[in-house]
Amino acid sequence: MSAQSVNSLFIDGQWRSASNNSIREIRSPHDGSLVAIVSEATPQDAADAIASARVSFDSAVFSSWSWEERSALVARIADLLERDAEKIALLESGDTGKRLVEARYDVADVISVFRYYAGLGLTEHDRVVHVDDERIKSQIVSEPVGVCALIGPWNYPLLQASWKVAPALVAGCSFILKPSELTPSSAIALIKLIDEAGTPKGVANLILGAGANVGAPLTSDKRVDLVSFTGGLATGKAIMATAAETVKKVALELGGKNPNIIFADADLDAAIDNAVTAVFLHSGQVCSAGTRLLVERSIHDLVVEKIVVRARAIRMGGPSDQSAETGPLISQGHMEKVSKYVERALAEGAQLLTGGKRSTLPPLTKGWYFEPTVLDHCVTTMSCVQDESFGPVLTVEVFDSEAEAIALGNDTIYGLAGAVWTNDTDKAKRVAKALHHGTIWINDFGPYKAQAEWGGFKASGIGRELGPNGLQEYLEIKHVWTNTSPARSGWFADAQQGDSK
Ligand code: TXE
Repeated sequence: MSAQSVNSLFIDGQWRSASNNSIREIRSPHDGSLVAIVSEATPQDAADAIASARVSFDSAVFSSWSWEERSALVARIADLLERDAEKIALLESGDTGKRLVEARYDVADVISVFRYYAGLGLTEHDRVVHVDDERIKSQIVSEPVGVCALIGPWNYPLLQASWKVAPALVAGCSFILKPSELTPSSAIALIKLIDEAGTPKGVANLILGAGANVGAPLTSDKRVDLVSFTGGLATGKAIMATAAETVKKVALELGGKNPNIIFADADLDAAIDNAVTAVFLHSGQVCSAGTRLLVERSIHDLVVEKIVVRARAIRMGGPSDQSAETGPLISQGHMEKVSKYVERALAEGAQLLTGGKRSTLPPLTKGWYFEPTVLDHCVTTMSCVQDESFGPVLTVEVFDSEAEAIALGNDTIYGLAGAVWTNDTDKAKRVAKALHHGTIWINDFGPYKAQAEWGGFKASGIGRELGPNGLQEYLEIKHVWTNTSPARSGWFADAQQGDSK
């Protein structure tokens, strides 16, 4: 067991157990072994965390710090993350089952996110509005939005938390972080570092537990000003509906069905290799996974044949398996969801070219390993093309023209990311412009930067994380108008002398 943290709720600057002493066992998706025991919060604990965040925010204990001071705090957290990087990568790979090498990349990215927001905090945030009257000072100022509920998923637990926590801190918000109940360990480690860095009591709070039990109360409580959520579409809709009751701000990232479009004139070696990475990385548990391959008809057979050969050769294994290329699915429930999705695709007429089932290779049978799967002859009406499986499942569709590629690429309720592969620069630009997705890669797939906004069109969500707009989510804009020479407005006539009452 890598961690045992039964006092793992952080409320009002104190580590404590759940109010009813409940605990949850965290088990490895790789082999079912126990990796941690953590506190399982109650709705009362969630209410306590909200109260703590509210009091800290209303007392301005943190929001009164200057931008420079808050930036320095966030930079200190980055330093501490760097110090503990290996320890945290081990925790992350233990909970998620992902390979240690991948967890190390994740932690490095987390550090970049904290460093980026530490730097962004030092830039100018206020604006002077020119008014044609020398007595007037008109200023636009940015202020923290208030108490934020930060609810995260299990696929990139610490990375997704960092996209929320770092800008929230730079902005001067108080928050309650609720990671997925399946992957709490890295959030515990992060909150310890946030505390060690000198964050005032009550600003950072941590609640662990099931969404319905302790996530939902964070989204309905009137003391919470903003909910930032990354997760599934159904949960996102429920959160938005609940948040509407108290008119909270919401920032949502709800996944995608991301088209990866390959034209016949592309560098096919690069396109095919990236198509394999795009869908099978982290066993497809990536919101921007390239799960929809759209391939020009003339190269369909060649491209699909090569992808199938590559898919069959992928080596799966657990956190410490140096030769593994990808890992297990997060849970038995999730594996069953992916399996049903494939069954439904076959019933709807898709053709299974490889995979489609749980791995039968020992020792993978102890964990939630699902074989890399390729489904050919798919059409947009099929649920496998429309719904997120969040597993290692590629659907293949063909197109005959640029217009058809664009139409297929947009024929989804989602709009998170997409890619286009072609050697024709003008065509690439036209397709990139026409696709309704938040990120478009041209002759590439997957890269993102802390400096560049991330988020979705359509049902993929609301708002943006990362980049300057990722900070903007945590700020309210206030217009302050100062008259340096007060005068009567003169709008209404004075009451006539002698008039009484
Ligand atoms: O996600 P949930 P699940 C997609 C993917 C996956 C599906 C379901 O398709 O198969 O979502 O996964 C908390 N109020 N993505 O069920 O339920 C929950 O505790 C407040 C895409 O694991 O969305 C967890 O912390 N919070 C995605 C978080 O929401 C609630 C990444 C996410 O859980 C809640 C993960 C409620 N009522 C899954 N119910 C992406 N966008 O990258 C649950 N939660």
